[in-house]
Amino acid sequence: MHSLLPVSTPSASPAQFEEGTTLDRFLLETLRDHPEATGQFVTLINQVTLAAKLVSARVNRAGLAGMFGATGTMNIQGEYVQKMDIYANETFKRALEHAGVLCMIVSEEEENAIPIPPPFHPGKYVFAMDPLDGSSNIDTNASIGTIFAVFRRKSAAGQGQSEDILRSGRDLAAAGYIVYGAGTVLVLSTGQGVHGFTLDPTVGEFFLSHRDIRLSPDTRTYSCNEAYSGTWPAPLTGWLAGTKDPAAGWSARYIGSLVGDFHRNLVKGGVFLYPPSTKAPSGKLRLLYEAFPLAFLAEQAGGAATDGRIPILDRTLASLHERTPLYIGNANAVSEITRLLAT
Ligand code: AHM
Ligand code: MG
Repeated sequence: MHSLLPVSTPSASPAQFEEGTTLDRFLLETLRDHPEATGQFVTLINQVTLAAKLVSARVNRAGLAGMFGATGTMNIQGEYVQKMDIYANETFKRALEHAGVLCMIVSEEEENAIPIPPPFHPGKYVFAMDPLDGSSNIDTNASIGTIFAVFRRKSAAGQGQSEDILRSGRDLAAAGYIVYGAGTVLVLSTGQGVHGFTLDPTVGEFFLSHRDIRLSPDTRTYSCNEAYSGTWPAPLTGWLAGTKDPAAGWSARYIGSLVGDFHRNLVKGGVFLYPPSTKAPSGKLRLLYEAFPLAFLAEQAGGAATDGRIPILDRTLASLHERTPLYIGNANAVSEITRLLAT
């Protein structure tokens, strides 16, 4: 029969060979060469995906489920808490606390580290999360997401201790995020590259969709809230002026949702900036559950991340909700910005 629509002929592209690889299968294959693995990490990620599916479903229905808007309260960071922030925080906590794989949870939404409540048993990992990053965008249907960092515990047993969390970014065992956008995508690294998995909502499974994502070293796209640039460190003013030269070939993209902006830059190339300003002299973003995990992913993808002084992962966390300036993304732009800030 004659078709009005172009029909593509099947090809044996690499993507086709991967069709049907679930996240679970991918993890089991990755860990096959690690006979010492106890299965706790796979259980942890399975619980993360359960919570992600619940949050994704709620985000999709937010306008119908009365989940738009703020609760009217502020969190310990002095920011307005959205209804979806509470839902995401509770959902991830409930999914994770009982599995016997964590000894401590840290959340942007909670002032103190969360112990594992009895009768559940503490496990060998520490989990830090921003349960719903960019949540002020929820009412506008823009991308939002969950960002997480995973450490192996240092203390021997029982509940997690401060030594398990106040540590260098180089100690991270894994990191990732789930972006709730046009689709729901989980991006994960265990230190062997960065891989993306897309949720097929019809069957409730995450399937491998982006194997070994590489961050292009010099794509000329920048993401920042340029309206604040008058209060940024002076060397950045010159750099920003340079991006306006048509011959330099720059473009700009900014959602105002770190996870959405980072995901875009990871897939398409680009650099994200959140410098210190007079309003936020230490920057706005949080080191533990925003900068650390995204820096881990950026480095694993061949990119870079700095606070303007040293690589983000070389920082050691001094307090749970510590803030940091952040310059993250393609390696060439990050090193140019670092060089300028050092002058
Ligand atoms: P949140 O964790 O409370 O959502 O705040 C962090 C968000 C980031 O997602 C985003 O990059 C930034 O705040 C946007 O800030 P601004 O509105 O100052 O540009
Ligand atoms: Mg955030």
